[in-house]
Amino acid sequence: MKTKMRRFTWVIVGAGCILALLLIPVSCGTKTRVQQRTGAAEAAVASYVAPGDVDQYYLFYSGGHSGQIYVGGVPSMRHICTIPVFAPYPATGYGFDKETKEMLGAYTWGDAHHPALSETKGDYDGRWLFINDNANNRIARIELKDFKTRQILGPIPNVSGNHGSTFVTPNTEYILAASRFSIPLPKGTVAPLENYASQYKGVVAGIAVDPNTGQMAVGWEILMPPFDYDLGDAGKMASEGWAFWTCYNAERATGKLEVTATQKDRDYIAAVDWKAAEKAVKDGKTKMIDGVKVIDPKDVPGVVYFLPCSKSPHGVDVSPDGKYIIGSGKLQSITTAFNFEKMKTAIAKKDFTGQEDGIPVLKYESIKDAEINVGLGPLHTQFDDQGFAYTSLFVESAVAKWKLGTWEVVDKIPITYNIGHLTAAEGDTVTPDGKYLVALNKLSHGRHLTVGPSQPECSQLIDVSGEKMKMLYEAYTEPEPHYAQIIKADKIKAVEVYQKADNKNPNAIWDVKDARVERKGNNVNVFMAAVRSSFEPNKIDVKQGDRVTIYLTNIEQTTDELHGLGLSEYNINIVVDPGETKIIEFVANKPGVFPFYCTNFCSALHQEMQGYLLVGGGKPPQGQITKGSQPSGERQVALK
Ligand code: K7E
Ligand code: CUA
Repeated sequence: MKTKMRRFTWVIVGAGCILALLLIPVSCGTKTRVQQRTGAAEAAVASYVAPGDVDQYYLFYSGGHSGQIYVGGVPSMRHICTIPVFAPYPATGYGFDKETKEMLGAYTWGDAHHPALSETKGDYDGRWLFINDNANNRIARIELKDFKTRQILGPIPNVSGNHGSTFVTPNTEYILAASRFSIPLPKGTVAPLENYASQYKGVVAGIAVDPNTGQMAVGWEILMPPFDYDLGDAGKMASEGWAFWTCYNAERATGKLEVTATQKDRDYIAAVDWKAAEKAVKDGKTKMIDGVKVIDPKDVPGVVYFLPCSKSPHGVDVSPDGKYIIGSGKLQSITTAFNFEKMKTAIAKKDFTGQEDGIPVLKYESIKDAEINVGLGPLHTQFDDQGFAYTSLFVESAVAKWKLGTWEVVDKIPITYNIGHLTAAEGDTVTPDGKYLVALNKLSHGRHLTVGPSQPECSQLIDVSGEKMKMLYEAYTEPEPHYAQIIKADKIKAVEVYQKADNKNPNAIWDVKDARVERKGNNVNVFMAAVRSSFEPNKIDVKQGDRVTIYLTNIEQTTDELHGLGLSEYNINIVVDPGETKIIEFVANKPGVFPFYCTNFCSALHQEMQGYLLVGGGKPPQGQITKGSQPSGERQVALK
């Protein structure tokens, strides 16, 4: 959103700011200074978590093209953890050991947008967290028992620009995925851009999740017209079994989309009957594209429909009871509530106004319940426990609170500045908590001490327990935040140490007596233990060109006793948690003596936790140093 909306912001935000300016003095001007201070004190208490106390909720927010997930506490808004997902993260050794290196594969970045907590019966169950990669068409699964990324699926065949992802179905049967950028299929083929409208294809998909292990695999894919599939949400309760995606560029335009894709008054929400999609795959009503069984809607009527939605929609959000599908046209001042029952009736009556590549377009007037006058630039909607909805207004820089069913806007709160997503406590479940709402801001300039041209982002914590929304707190947010979810803290049961009995690595050792170096030809295997405060063995002798594998086990069973192994000038850095084994593989291609040391402060004698890798084949030392040991690659400091 950031780059895309920025120019638009300067033009139209003007109006929003004037509105906001008009509003602020009215509400503040009526208060005395003492009242204002009382308000601040109340807000401070409401978000205060005393030293030693912990928060009521976890906040998981995506870090955009940092590729990571950040974890905060609510209401303190403290940043408590970074979960590396699509990019290496030296602090935890992610991307350096064999397992995580293989998971990252050829990519060292991703664009993480929409985290989704796994659900059981429409409620967060605290098992897994999924996150999409908009750039390289992947989805990752994080285990919430240890907050670690355990699977990265993808690049997903045929899906291009996986933005409308990772929303989950109510029992985590599927994770949604979709193409934001249509391309000719299969990937690897080329068609001229002039033929975009006919030869480029979009795809919406369901990634199947194994209910026991969380393992992901492609479930079904549907071939779609070349629109830009943007956001998604799964139906629930009344609408369980359906999935929804907004799309822009119904014009099938290319080039300067800012102009070419904003011609029509309406774009669409694609509504997919995923149980029908599941059945079509089972019945073989598919064609193979790039090894995946893909449904062509022309061959499977009833699998997908288009709901016309106000111009250039962004978010689509299903209400907790599943009765309403809220679609926000970011270039308008209204958000539309579609009625799921009316949608079903319209489908039954074939109340269509046309079709797009064989997909029926439903009649807008027949399926909408209301156009809610929320304000300028509506993007995303969240829900509370009292039947209210909260819509973020990017252009107006505010949140509008409105009532489901009566469609009345009852409150508005200014956000500084330019809110993108927002997230409510348990906000995507069938039973939201209310209480807290977090605004994730996109252009939050001037909110922190200045650090140069890149202005730190911010998010704002809002109390939504009362009639009026109350601003409580503002926190720094790692760039660039997109979506987030908030889950009750007691739903997550994380382990503190890995039990020795659970460690299934056949090469783990648990006694320093078993520590050893074994050679088989050019392969050197090191069975190493880390325990306060030494590595065993602490000397590894190899020859230049040897392939070295270190199996490093942290044999501690004590909370927070981590050890790390950093190997100088070999770009190796791993961290082992208590009871964990990690594998490092490298070729000892540089001769010399290379110290390794523990990187995680573990005891008073942590500094002594060190050893040497001797890579034979170099020159013997000379009486006087004339030249430093020369690593392969470029030398940055010249020695004389
Ligand atoms: Cu930033 Cu969900 Cu990618 Cu909206 S998206 S704002
Ligand atoms: Cu082990 Cu420091």
